Amino acid sequence: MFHLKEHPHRRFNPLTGEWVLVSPHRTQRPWQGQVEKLPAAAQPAYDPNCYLCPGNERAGGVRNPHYTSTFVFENDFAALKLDTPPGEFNLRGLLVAQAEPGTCRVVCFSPRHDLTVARMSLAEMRLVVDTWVAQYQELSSHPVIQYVQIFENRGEIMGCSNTHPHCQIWANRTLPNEIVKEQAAQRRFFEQHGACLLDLYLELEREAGERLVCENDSFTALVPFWAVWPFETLVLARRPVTSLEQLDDAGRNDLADILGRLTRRYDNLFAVPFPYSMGFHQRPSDGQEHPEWRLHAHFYPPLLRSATVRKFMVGYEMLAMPQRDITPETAAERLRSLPES
Ligand code: H2U
Ligand code: ZN
Repeated sequence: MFHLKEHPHRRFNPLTGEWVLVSPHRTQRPWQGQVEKLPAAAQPAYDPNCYLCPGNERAGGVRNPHYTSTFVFENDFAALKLDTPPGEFNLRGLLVAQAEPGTCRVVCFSPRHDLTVARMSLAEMRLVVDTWVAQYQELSSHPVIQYVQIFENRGEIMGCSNTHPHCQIWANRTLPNEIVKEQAAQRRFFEQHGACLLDLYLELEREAGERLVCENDSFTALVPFWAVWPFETLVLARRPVTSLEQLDDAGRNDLADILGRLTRRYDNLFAVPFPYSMGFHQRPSDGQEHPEWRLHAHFYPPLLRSATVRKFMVGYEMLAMPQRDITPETAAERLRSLPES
C-alpha cells in the first residue's frame, strides 16, 4: 500500500502548479551527516573594507552616512532603472522583448557589520520590519511599479557579496514569474472556493502538525508539503493580511520575532551561520485589494547534510523536475527539535 514515508512519489505545489519528486526510500539509511565545526569567521562590529559599513565609501564613489539604524540606498549597480524608456520588440511572436522600468535598492539592517537577523534583538529586528513596510509603501505608490520584491541572500554559497547583514529590494513594472504563478493559483482558488488558498492550507497544516516548525500569534513557520530545498520553510501570516503594510503593531513585532526564532533554529542545525535566500511574497502593487493573497515569506536554504554538503539543483532538476530525498516531515521534525537561542 502506498505510503508517503516509503514510496517514491510526486507532490503538488498548489501555489505554483508545479510538482516535486520525493524519494524517501533513499534516506532509510541511518543519518551519516557530520556537524562540522567550521571555524566561524568572527566578524568585527565595523569593517573598514566593507562597502556597507557606516562612513565607508561604496564602489561608485559615494560615501555612506554615519547611519545609526537601518540604511537604504539605491543599488549602485541597479539591474532596473526607473527612467527606462517604454518600448517593445517583436519578431513574428518568437523574439519578444519589452522595456522594463524599475528600481533596485539595498537595505542595511544595522550599522553593525556582525549583527545577523538571528542575533538581533527584537527591537533591532523591528526596525528592519518597519523599514520594509516603509519601502513597500513608498515603492508601491509609484505609478510605474506593480511589484515590490524584498529579498535577502545570505552567505557566500548563495552568491552574497558581503557579510554585512543587508537585503535588497527590486521593484518593477510587471509581475515576476514566481508571482505570476502564485497570483494565478490564488485567484483561481479564491474564485472556486470563495476562500484564500493559504488560509485553508495553514488551517490544514496546524491540524496535521507534522510540518510545523514554530509560531506566534501572527505567523506560522512550516516546511511546506511541497518543499523542494531540504530545509525550505514557508512563513505564513495567520491573519488576513495581503501585504507588509497591513501588519499592525503586534503583527510587526511578531514578524520580527518569528524571523529571529527561525533563523536561530537554522543556525543551530549545522552549527554555522545558515546560508539561504529568503524573500516576501505579497499582493501586487496595482491598487487592487487582492483578497486572494496572503502575505508570506519563503526561505530557500541550500544546505543538505552539513555546513559544507549542499543540495545542487542540477541534472534531473534542470532537465526535468526538482527532486528531494529527505521528506519535508523529517526536515520539519529536525528543525522543531532545535533550540531557538
Ligand atoms: P548581495 O545582497 O547579493 O550581496 O548584493 C549586494 C548588492 O549591493 C549588489 O546588488 C550592490 C550590488 O550591486 N552594491 C552597491 O550597490 N554598491 C557597492 O558599493 C557594492 C555593491
Ligand atoms: Zn559592514
